[in-house]
Formats: sequence, structure tokens, C-alpha cells
Amino acid sequence: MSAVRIDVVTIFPGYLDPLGLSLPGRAQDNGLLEVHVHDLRRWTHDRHRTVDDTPYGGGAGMVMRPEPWGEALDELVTPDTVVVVPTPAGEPFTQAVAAELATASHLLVACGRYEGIDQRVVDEAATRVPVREVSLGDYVLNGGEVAALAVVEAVVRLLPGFMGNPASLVEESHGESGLLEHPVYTRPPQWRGHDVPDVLLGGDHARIAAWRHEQSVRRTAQRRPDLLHPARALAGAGLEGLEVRTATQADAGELLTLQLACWVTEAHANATWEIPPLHETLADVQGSLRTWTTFVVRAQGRLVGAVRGRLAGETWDVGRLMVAPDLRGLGLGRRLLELVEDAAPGEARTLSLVTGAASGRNLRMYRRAGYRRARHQPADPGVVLLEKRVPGRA
Ligand code: JD8
Repeated sequence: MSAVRIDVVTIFPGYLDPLGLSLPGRAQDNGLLEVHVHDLRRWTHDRHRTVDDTPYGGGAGMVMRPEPWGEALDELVTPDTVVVVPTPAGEPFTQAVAAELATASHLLVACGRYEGIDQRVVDEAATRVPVREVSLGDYVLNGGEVAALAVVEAVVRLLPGFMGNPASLVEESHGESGLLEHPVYTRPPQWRGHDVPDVLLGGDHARIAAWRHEQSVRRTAQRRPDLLHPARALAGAGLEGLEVRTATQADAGELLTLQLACWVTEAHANATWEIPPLHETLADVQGSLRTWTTFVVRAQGRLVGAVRGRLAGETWDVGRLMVAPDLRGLGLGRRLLELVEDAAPGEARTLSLVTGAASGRNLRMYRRAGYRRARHQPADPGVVLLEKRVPGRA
């Protein structure tokens, strides 16, 4: 197993001292890893060992000069080097990027300071070897050293033969499952009035695995729905994992698109194209946004559901309950119904909605939600008027 070499170049070498402490320390002892930290000023030649200069085009702060970096890279870069440059303008540094970098035999991490490194350093290096400009996250640090510590630790722990128990790499957050980690517990079974979940004390490994998976999905849906396919995000958590808000005119285009998509399936179900939603225009949708209270639900920015309500006398009319066709069967429709019902104003006594007479799935959902056929039905036999008392209002 060939050793991996990591060179880190910085004007604050002491910042990288922690590399000698944690994980990499042992890897270096058993020859799996070589880490070398270099002071960039070694490649300056003036009395003040200058590494920065004023920015072309003006502006605040200073920029790191290209010459010292050029000389440092000339000395340290070899044909199998991957140059890693932490920068807030970089691609997100993720477990996937760490795994890619862990396949390289030589990494050179260039830590910038000031306003950053003259861009020609990266452009010139990229003519010789792969260069990855990576960002640790959407916040601003004062330099690349903190990111370098994170990159080195995240990469080194993936090196073959390094982790005491490689299996643990599989279960962890951002690992293969793409889910966040489940909660973990150890002795004592009670602590400050808090108990360890019973399932973990029962020894039933199948039930424990199921509980842990369910916890991971729930956590991920609530904290990182972006990591989940919308379907799982919907399945994993209530609406709290999604963006829910009242619609604005800016949503009109997507609402029309979702409406047409939803009612095409209704047209199939009811064997008729004579369904009003199918014949509406953008202007109709824009108009309805001025007269109805409309809610939209987004998963990762994508409009996945909507519903609307408006008061007519003591009746809260519910309508246009829409779930993206590819996300049906995950309970979003029921949550949208709860959402619009909860929005019924105080004077509403009855909830009412119209649906396709042949829309089996919808009819079953409304029935489960307590809706029943109204005494007086519309003239059109293709639709059904359903009603329900507003809970808790006589
Ligand atoms: C490298 C110089 C400071 C950045 C002016 C503040 C990474 N996630 C991250 N946030 N910040 C960095 C980072 C910041 C750096 C350098 C990385 C080199 N600075 C600059 C631009 C605004 N100052 C980072 N990875």
C-alpha cells in the first residue's frame, strides 16, 4: 500500500500543528501518510519576505503575489499531484470530493490569506496538474488553513487501512446512505431523567436497525431535505422538512404547470377533457391568486404541491389541491388538506370542495379526512361536492 504525501503551503505553518495530533499522526507513524507543512515565505527573496501586494483594479485589502506561489509549486508539484485550493468561491467540499481526493497519491494544499491568491497561480498550475478549488461552507474565514485541516482529516481517514473499523465509514453521515446519522447512546440507561430508547436495550438487531434508519430519514428530512429525493423528504417528515408558504404572483407559472400536469391525470381518470383547470390560462391563475388564499409547498426549490381556500359566507371553499404526479402516495395530499383546513378563518363553519366523481384516490383521501357528499350536488354528474364541519365549530 503506497504512502500518500500531503504538502501544505501557508504563511502560518503553526496553524497546521493539529495535524500531528489526531488521526494523521498514527498514519504517519505506520508509513501510510507523509504530511509536510511549508512556510510560503521560503519562496520570497526580499528582505521583508513579502507575500502580498495591492489589488489590480483597486479595492480593499491585499492580494497574495504569484511569484512565491509559482516557485513553491515548481518545487513541490509532481505529475501525480492534485492541487487543492481552499476558497469561499470554490465548489462545496463534500464527502464525495474527499473520497475523490483520497485516491490521489499526492495532494498539495495551498492556503491563501488576505483577499486571496493571484488567480494566475491557479490558472498556471491547472495547465500542469488537476486543481480543485473547494469551499468548506457558506461562511467567510480569514484564510485557507482551517479548511486545509478539515480537508486533510476528511481525506486521510478514508485512506485504505487507516480507519480501525472501515465498517463505520459506511454508517456515518454523508456516507453511502446519504442520510444523516441516527442518534447514539451509551451507559447509563437513565441520565438526568432522560432514558435511552427502549428499542436499543432490547437486543433485537432488526428492530434496532429499523429504528436507526427511521431516525436517520426523519433527521435528514427535517435538517437536510436537500440530501433526500423529494419522495423520501416527503415520506420522512411532516411539512416541516419542506418550504411551505402562501403563494405570490411569482409562483403563477409553476402553479399553472402543476395544475395542467395534475388535471391531465384527472382527465384520464374521469375520461373527459371538459375539466375547468385544464382550460385555464396563466392570467386565470394570476387572477385566482388575488381572490383565493393559496399555499405552495417546495422541496429543494421545486414546486411539489399546492392548495387554496376562500371564504364564501360561512363556508371555507377548498380547491386546487395538487401534488406533483411523481410524488403521489406519500401523504402530501393529506398534509396539504390539513394545512388549508387549519387556515379556515374563524367565521367558517363548513369546509367544502369539489372533486372528480371518478377520482378514486382523491375520494378515498377526502372520505378518510371526514368529508361526505353534500345534500345538494352540482348539475355536472362528473363532479362531486363534498362537505365537512370545521372541527370544533358548531
Ligand atoms: C481561503 C483568504 C479570506 C476570503 C476576503 C476574508 C474556504 N468556506 C470558506 N470561507 N472562507 C474560506 C477562505 C477564506 C480565505 C481564503 C479560504 C484565503 N481568505 C478572504 C474572501 C473575502 N477574505 C473558505 N475554503
